[in-house]
Amino acid sequence: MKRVITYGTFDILHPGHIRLLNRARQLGDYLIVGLSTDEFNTMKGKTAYYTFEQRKDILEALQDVDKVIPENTWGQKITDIASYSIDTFVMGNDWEGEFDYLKEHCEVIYLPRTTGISTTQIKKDLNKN
Ligand code: C2G
Repeated sequence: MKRVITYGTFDILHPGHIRLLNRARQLGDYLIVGLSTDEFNTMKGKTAYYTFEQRKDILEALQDVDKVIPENTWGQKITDIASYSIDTFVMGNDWEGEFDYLKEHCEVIYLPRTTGISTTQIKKDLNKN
């Protein structure tokens, strides 16, 4: 069984997230998502609309997602890769190169980000109405 992991906030889930998760899942047989906690989002300078528990419920409802774990720190990826016997780490290419240090531990793949959509833009568009 080929095990894949990816990380993110996944707030106000949109087609860009869905496409990332689907492509990640297609790279293996089992997809784990390291979901940023509310506290870690603060460290990332982000404020999610939905709480961690709400975002976790949404991701767990997706066919492509097999398991959701909390992402509490930048530094947990190597431990997660070992703990969950990960074969492939996946991120959108807005992170290109940032996680190459993981290549010692697993395959690292950056996938093209879906253009023209973002949670930030959705929030801006909704504020206009
Ligand atoms: N994404 C995408 N296309 C978009 C928006 C997002 O492919 N239009 C991808 C991102 O590249 C990322 C994933 O969806 O791989 C989750 O995006 P975010 O929730 O914005 O994640 P981020 O805040 O970048 O957190 O340790 C890694 C961080 O937790 C990543």
